[in-house]
Amino acid sequence: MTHPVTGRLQIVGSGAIGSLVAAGAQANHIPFSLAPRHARPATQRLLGYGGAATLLGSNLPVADKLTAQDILVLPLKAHQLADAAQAWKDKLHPETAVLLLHNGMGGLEAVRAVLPEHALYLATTSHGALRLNATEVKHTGFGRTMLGEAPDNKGTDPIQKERLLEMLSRCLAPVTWHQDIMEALWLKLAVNAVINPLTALHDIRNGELDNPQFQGHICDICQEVSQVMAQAGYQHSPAVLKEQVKKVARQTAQNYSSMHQDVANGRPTEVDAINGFIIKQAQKKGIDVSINTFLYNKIKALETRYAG
Ligand code: KPL
Repeated sequence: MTHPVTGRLQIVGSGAIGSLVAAGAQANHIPFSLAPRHARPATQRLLGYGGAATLLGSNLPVADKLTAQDILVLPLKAHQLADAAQAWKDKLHPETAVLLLHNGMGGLEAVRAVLPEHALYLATTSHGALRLNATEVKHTGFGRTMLGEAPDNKGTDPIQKERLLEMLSRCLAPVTWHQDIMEALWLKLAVNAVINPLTALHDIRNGELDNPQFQGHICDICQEVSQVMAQAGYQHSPAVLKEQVKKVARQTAQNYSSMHQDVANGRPTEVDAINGFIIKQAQKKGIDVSINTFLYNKIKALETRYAG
């Protein structure tokens, strides 16, 4: 039996993962509100993995003020986080927890600059979700979610942690708590650094990366990422990273990656937070990351083409 939770989830943006969180909240009796970033309709319908549709009928009005029990969920792209944190800053109680859920790195620093005192939490999920149109999202694959606390939080509130874990576990299950969430984020970064640009550039689904033509590139990217990770204090061999990439590509074989979707729809991608971040870290340490640089430049060229 599920017990009632106090507090609401204020979910920002109209992205696929945010909509998935909203559907999970509704199914599990957690008060929630979906707040699109611009004047767009919020997601209204979620097509479940098994085909059943959920109408997001219990979306509360967007909160004017959040309480100490509420959680601000930011399932946004890394480059959207600073503006979103700024827009919500004055609506937060000093003890409102803020959860970041994005691909790549750099989001924590962007939000921390705006919210220096708030308790920030980080999560990464391998659930797949795809926006079908302005108001519909499809849950395309079951995954798991890893959650942890920002390493620079000032003091910790065990009750807040427990509330967040409980709420997220109901919305994006299964959720595991990680003492060092940065390691999980680095591992996810390695996966995204390979799958996202390769699928976007070759216009393929994730599963097609199993094809022999991609194996050399995958090895080379993993080699570079492994070296950069080691400098950050996380030792994972290129072979281990490659296995991780292959596992995720197989588990999400039918999905188009988020970068593929962004490129296909002429939207800015997350390449700065993924391969761009790896390049920046490598430059600081004098590590050669020519494959990441090649992929980064290719994706940037596609972005510029659309922007122009
Ligand atoms: O996170 C993803 C993404 O598309 O951004 C993966 C894991 C690659 C699944 O598509």
